[in-house]
Amino acid sequence: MPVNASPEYGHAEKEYHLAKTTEEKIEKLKKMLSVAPKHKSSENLIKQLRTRLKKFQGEIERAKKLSKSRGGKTGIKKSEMQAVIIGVTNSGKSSLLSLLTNARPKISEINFETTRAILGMMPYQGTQIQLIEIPAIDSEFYDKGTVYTADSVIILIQNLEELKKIESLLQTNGKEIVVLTKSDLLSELEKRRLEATLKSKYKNYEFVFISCIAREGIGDLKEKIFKSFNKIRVYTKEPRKEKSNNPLVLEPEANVKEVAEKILKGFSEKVKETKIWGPSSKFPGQKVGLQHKLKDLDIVEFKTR
Ligand SMILES: Nc1nc2c(ncn2[C@@H]2O[C@H](COP(=O)(O)OP(=O)(O)OP(=O)(O)O)[C@@H](O)[C@H]2O)c(=O)[nH]1
Ligand SMILES: [Mg+2]
Repeated sequence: MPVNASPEYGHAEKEYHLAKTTEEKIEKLKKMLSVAPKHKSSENLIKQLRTRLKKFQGEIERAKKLSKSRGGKTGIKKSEMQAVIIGVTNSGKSSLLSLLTNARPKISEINFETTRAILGMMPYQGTQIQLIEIPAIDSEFYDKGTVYTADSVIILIQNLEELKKIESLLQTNGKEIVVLTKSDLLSELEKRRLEATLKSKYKNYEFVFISCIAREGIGDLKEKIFKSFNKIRVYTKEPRKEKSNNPLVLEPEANVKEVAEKILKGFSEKVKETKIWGPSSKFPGQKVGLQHKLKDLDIVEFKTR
């Protein structure tokens, strides 16, 4: 810590070192800069922090450009919620993709069966999530680029040794979810031990036990995947009609204007009156303006001229 640094700075610095994704690091660096001591002797520190911030911002820009221009190496165009499934060969990636999505990859006990990225769509409470199986991390076809740009990474493991190995190779900007699969092959005691180790040594990870054969933990996993994207769902409706079946997917705290513009570009200018129901409303049917910030599972009604 620099001289005369405030406790806020110390706190921000600690959080920065705990940050896992580049996005989080950027956020924490900004926080550090905002609370850094502003005197002559800390000029160097501030310079260093700014350089680091620029470097991380550059990384994100490059990754975004790469995935936009080529759809990654895979030719898959990224949607608003994308997770990749990674793991060593035979860990059960194809089995999981097949269980969660419409994709039908070949499942087999032969090693390195999957040799290219496979896309499946997972429906979740009216939304659609892209799930991609990547060839095994220990295969020559492992696709670093797609893993780097995905919003979330499902680390599929059968034991802790695999997690250690994957951790040492993994580079990503996405949220990480550790999924311990084939739990049908574990005794209760083994499960409890693994859980205890994960809770104490891998505190920063979300984790879940599943079995594709016994179909255990699947609902829990789906929810964790959706939550990892940190998006909100907003239903729209027309006056005197039912709400839409499929919610729009937006960034947290998106406002009414963004919802209108997502329906149709320029639509917000045609809106005469907006009413809302749900978590962000003070009472059902509250009238709000275009700047009103929404919450997950709100319903928005637009009346047009
Ligand atoms: N007991 C048990 N076996 C499973 C489970 N999930 C997958 N398997 C078996 O594990 C083997 C490998 O499954 P895959 O889904 O093909 O594994 P993968 O990770 O896609 O393998 P590669 O693409 O070849 O690297 C198959 O024999 C599956 O039947 C599970 O939950 N429990
Ligand atoms: Mg496979």
